[in-house]
Amino acid sequence: MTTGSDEREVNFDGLVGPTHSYAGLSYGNVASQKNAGREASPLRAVLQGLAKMRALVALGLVQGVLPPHERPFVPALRRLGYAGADHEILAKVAASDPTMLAVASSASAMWTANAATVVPSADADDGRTHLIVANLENRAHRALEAPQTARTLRATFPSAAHFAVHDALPGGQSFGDEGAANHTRLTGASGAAHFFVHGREALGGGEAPRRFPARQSLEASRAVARLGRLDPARVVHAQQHPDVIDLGVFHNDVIAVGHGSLLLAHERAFLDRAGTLASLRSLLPDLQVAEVSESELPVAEAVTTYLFNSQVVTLPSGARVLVAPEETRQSVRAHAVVERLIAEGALAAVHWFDLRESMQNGGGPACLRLRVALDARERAAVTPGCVVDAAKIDALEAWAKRHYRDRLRASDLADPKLLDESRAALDALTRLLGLGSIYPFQLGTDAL
Ligand code: SUG
Repeated sequence: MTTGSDEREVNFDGLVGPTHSYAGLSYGNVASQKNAGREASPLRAVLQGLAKMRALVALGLVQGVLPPHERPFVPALRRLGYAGADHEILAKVAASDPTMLAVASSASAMWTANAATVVPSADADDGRTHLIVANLENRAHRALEAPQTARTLRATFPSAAHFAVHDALPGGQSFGDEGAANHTRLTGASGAAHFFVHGREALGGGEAPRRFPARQSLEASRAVARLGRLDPARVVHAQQHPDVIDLGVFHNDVIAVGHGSLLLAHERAFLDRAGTLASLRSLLPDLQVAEVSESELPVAEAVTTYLFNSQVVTLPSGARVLVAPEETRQSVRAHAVVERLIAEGALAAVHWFDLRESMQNGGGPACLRLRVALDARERAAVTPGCVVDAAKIDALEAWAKRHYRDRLRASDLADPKLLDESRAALDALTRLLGLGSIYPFQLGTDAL
């Protein structure tokens, strides 16, 4: 189907939560492992994210926010056998299993590119926008996100006439699904194509990385495409190169980014490079592929600089610009790639952002946002408080300064005051965003 003329891509950025910390929880994510144990600044983290949102609003884009999750997540600890009052549970798990406390405290929901896969209404056969919540089965701290993500998305996109929010896939790691980080919607004169990238075929065999986990399975990608009611003829599935996963490319959005008719990708991103590009071009004859070679930027440096985890956005003027992390600017080679793309006309400009607090956990500009393409009627149906302007961003900054700590170490996660502070922050936030009660502590339930 063709895309509606009043369709706009809205970036829903995750607000970093008050328990943001460095716990080394993501095996296969180089930054997460390297920075384990480092002192974090939740306040700086949330302000860095808000500064990016403010800049994108100033550029004329429609910007949304998604709230953090309830952390430390006592209902999960109860399900794992800890009993007693909430503060007693924190003390017990801190003494017996500090890693479990870090798992239950992670602010990883900030990376909303992993919240869900989104199929715009123009591409779904029932004319609704589909949001398929990711199960994030591969990592314990991330697998805890799915039920809250579903509640949050239903509160943000409440109209069943316009939106269908699907619960996360069942089936465990065989159906491991990492959401939009492994999915790209590309568009052209011939309509839209949906590009799904998986790390392995879980049930059918085939090649797989040797060192690090392949988080996304082909089976999951196929299920997501079905749930999104896509025309199978407009879908391309490709396998990530197992060797790049072993170099730290734990999601495809660490090595490729697409937007509109542009696909920017490293030449080693896909196992079958030629076949993948040919399939995409057959659906989108006007697709522009900007490839980066290994000699221009080695995969390992793509991982440390996060060039490909930049956002590509179209401004109201029609100009296509890159929203990139400081780490890309600081790398001679990655910076040179950006300059080449601008010189060649693939991009009109670049805007740089200091997102260091998120980056040190392996989350760049593109990880921090979930793209939801919406037409005018759908935009009007989004819970209004979740779409932000400069004044709302001012209010969110003031809220963060009131509630967030400037420093946080792993040993602070057991502090009962942190639990109380976090709940107070989230309670105030749901009022600020007009979301109603969405957290177990607000709903008075121990359900996850
Ligand atoms: O799942 N890091 C996240 C980073 C997610 C980035 N998202 C995208 N590429 N779309 C992850 O590995 C680290 C948490 C810690 O170690 O404390 C973490 O979960």
